[in-house]
Amino acid sequence: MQLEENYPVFSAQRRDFGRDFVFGVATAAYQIEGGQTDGRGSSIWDTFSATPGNTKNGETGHDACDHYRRWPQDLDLIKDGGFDAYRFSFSWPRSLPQGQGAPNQKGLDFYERLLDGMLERGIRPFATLYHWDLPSALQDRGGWMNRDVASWFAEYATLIARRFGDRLASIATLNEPWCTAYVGHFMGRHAPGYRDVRAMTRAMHHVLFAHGTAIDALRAEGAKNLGIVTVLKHSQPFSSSAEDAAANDVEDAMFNRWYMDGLFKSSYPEVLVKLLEPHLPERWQDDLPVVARPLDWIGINYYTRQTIQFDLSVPLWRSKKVPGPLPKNDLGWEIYPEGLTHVLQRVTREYTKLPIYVTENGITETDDTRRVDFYDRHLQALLAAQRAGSDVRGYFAWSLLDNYEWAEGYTPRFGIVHTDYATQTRTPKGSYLAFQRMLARAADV
Ligand code: IFM
Repeated sequence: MQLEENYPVFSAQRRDFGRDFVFGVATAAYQIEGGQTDGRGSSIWDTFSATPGNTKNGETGHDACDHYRRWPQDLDLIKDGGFDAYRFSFSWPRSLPQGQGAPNQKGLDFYERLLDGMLERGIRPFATLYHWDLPSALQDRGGWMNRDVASWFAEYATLIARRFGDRLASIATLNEPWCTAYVGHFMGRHAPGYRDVRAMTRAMHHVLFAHGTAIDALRAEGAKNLGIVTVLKHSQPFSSSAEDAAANDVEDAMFNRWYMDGLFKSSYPEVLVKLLEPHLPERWQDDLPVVARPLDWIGINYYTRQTIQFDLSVPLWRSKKVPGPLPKNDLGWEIYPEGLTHVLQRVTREYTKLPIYVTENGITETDDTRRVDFYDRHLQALLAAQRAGSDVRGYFAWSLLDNYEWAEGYTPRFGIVHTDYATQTRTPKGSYLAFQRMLARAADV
C-alpha cells in the first residue's frame, strides 16, 4: 500500500518506544472466526447469544467476520500495516469440542494454517488460550463455578502447548478474568449469564486457580514466555468524603486488586474477603501459591476509568459508578488517556517489575478521526509511563477488525479496519493508515 501525504499521523514515532518494542493488533476467536463447522463444539457464547433478550438485536457470533475462511486476507492486513505481532485466541470448543478428551483435528489444522501464515509473513503469534468461549459441555458441569475447571483448563493448555508451543512467541492463559467472573456470573450480561454473588465469588477464585494450574501444565511442556491478560481501570472516588473513599476501595478491589493481588501477592484484598468469604470455596487459601505462580510478563488491557460514589441503597458494596466529566466512546466509556499512565505505573510500583504489554486499547467510534486522536493520546500516555520507569514492551490495538462486541452485537465498531458484514469486505480506516505510517518508518528505529 502506498503512503500518501494526507494520511492521518500520530505524534509519536516508532523509535520513541525503544528498539525491541512490539506493535500488534488483537482479536478473539468468538468475535471474528465464525466458521461453526468442521467439528467445532458449542460454547457458552453460542447458547447465551441464542437466548432471546441477551444480546442487542439478538445478534450472535455465528458468522462474525468469517475469519475462519478469510484469515489469509486478515494476516495480509496485519503485515501491510507494518505490525510485528498478532494477538489472537484459540477457541477451546474448536480445539476440544467437549472441553476435554478427543481433540478436533480439523480445528487444530485451522490453527496450524493460521500460525504458519503468520510466520510466513513475519508476524509474531501472541496467543491467548481463553477469551470467554467455554465449551458448553463444561458449563453443564458447572463451568467456572466448579473447581475441576482447573484440570480441564490444564488439559486444554497441554494440548495447545504440545501441538503449537514451538511456534508461539508468547502464551496468555486468560483474557480479563474479571469479565468472566463479574460480567458473566454477577451482572448476567455475558455468558453464562448468572446474576448471583456466590456464582461470581467461586468463579473469581477458580479463574485464578485455573490460570496457575495451566501455567504449571504449560511449563511442564516446555512452553515459554507465559503470562496472563488483566483489564485494569483507573479507579477514583467521586469526592474527598470518607464514604466515597471507602466505596472506591471496594470497587477498586473488585475490578483491579482481586486479580493483581492474587497473581503477584498471593493474597486477596481483605475488604473483599470480608464481604465474600461465605461464598468462597472451602480451603481457598491453600490454592493461593498456585494462583501466584511466577510469570514471564503481564498483559494489561486499558479502556477507561471509573468514578465511584457511596450509595447506602446498594446491597453488599454500598457503592455505585457515576459518569465522569470527559467525552465518552459510543458505549459511554469515559476517554481518559492519563489513566493508562496511572495503571502502568501502578503495576510497576505496587506489583511487579516484569515486562508489561498493553494487550488491548481502543475505542468504539464511527468517526475515525476521534479514533486516531484516541490512539495518539494513549500512545503518548504509554510513553509517559515508560519515562516514569514502567517496563512497557509492547502495545496491541483493539481491534484489527470491527467485530462481534459480545452482548452489544455488531453495532460497536472497535476496528482499525472496517468490516462490511453483508459482503465481508475489509476497508482500512484512517487509524490503520496512521499506524501504518508510524510503523513503516522502521529505518528510524
Ligand atoms: O471486545 C472486548 C474484548 O473481547 C475484551 N476487551 C474489551 C473489548 C472491548 O469491549
